[in-house]
Amino acid sequence: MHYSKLKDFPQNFLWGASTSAYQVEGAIDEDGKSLSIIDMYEHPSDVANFSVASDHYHRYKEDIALFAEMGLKAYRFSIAWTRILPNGTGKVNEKGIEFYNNVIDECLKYNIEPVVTMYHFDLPYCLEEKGGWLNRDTIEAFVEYAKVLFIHYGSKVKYWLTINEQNTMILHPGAIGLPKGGKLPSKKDLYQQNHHMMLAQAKVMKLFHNMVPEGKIGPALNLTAMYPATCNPNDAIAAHNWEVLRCWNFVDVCAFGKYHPLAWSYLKDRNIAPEIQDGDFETLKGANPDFIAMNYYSTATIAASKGDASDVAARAGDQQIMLGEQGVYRPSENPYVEKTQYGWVVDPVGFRYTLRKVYERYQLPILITENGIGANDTLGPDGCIHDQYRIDFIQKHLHQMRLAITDGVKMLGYCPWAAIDVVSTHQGYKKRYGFIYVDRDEFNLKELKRYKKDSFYWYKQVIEENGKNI
Ligand code: BGP
Repeated sequence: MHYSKLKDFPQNFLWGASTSAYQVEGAIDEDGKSLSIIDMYEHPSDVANFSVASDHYHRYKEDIALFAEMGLKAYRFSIAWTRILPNGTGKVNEKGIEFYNNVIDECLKYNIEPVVTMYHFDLPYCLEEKGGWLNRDTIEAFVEYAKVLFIHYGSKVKYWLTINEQNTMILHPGAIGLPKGGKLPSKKDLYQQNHHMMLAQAKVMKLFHNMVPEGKIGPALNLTAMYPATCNPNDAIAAHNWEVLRCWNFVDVCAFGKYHPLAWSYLKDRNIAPEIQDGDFETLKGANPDFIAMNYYSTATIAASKGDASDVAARAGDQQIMLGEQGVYRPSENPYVEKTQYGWVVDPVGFRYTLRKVYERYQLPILITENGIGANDTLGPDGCIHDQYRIDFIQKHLHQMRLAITDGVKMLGYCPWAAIDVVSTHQGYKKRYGFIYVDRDEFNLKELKRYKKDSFYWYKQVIEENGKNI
């Protein structure tokens, strides 16, 4: 659709940026924090682990001052469950409460809206030892944790995200980390975990609406439209298969309170449907998310399954992410898109396409909680970081978002990944995403000094102009 005039970005648009606790904070065992599954996973030995990360735990004041200087209107960060309830449940750790109180107050001091993710991959390890999400008790543990957060921060934080990328945790558990011994759960167990997370999320959303009636809460999922590799109808069916299993099923359970019918048929047929207890379907109903938080990086292109093991292959440049499923879909290449140096598809138009689909399905406002480009930025001798590729990436995605807004999609804000350099989930520190450079290597921490990248100044200008030149 071509338009004679583009709509403006809304007034009060949340121009923001994101991080997550385990990737930015460090201090993994300080002030009463217990270890999470992420801290305990077998991390590749040739890249940075999370023990110091960007040392935000000790430098949050300096960092938030820089976010304010960049003009951020929102800062999306996650709270580490292990700081708040080191035993997973039970005794509250006052030092943990105090830390996030300080972070939130520091944001509010600069009129930065805190956007809080309650759970970003880092389940307390003590709960994992009791079965983790496979154990139904974890549902109540999450509700208890949520209640503590709403009591302490409900009056100060308006925007809340329940679970980050539940679909990645279930579909690509290897991308988050390998448990000790290297064994990933079976699909059956993963879908049982998924069901428990869905129940936990629905309960927490209902609790939230009671405890924080003025607040807004949503799920944060990694969403992306799929293209059929050709106009062969079988490719179109396969693309739809994967779009449903990867994206819509996860949002449907939260937004509509029921599994997507195609996903449910697949789960039943493969004998991997979760066990449902009395009352579960009632619990899932009425969660009423206020918005959809969406992480978007790339689209995928899909061909019909050949029905044999050749359907499955590792993602280009990343052995830890397997794509394809026998009898469901087969990954294919898209000749019309570019790729990052890490092999991730760059598809700004696909962003508009995905936004349209998400809004059409759920008719809820959308908050972008991640979008960005991982690259090996270099700090020049003059203290500058010329990351024009990041400016180009974000500029193109914002332009497509503006087109989506003109299409009628309701957008709340844009919080790209990342506010500052963080440790990549499994590809170390060299793969940087931030507007602010942190001077450290994989293993040499140096002084962890902060430098503003070219993209910092560019984004500041975009925010000042409310995106009018995008
Ligand atoms: C998302 C996660 C983030 C972040 C991002 C970039 O899936 O929610 O935590 O890690 O991906 O991925 P990576 O660090 O693997 O480059």
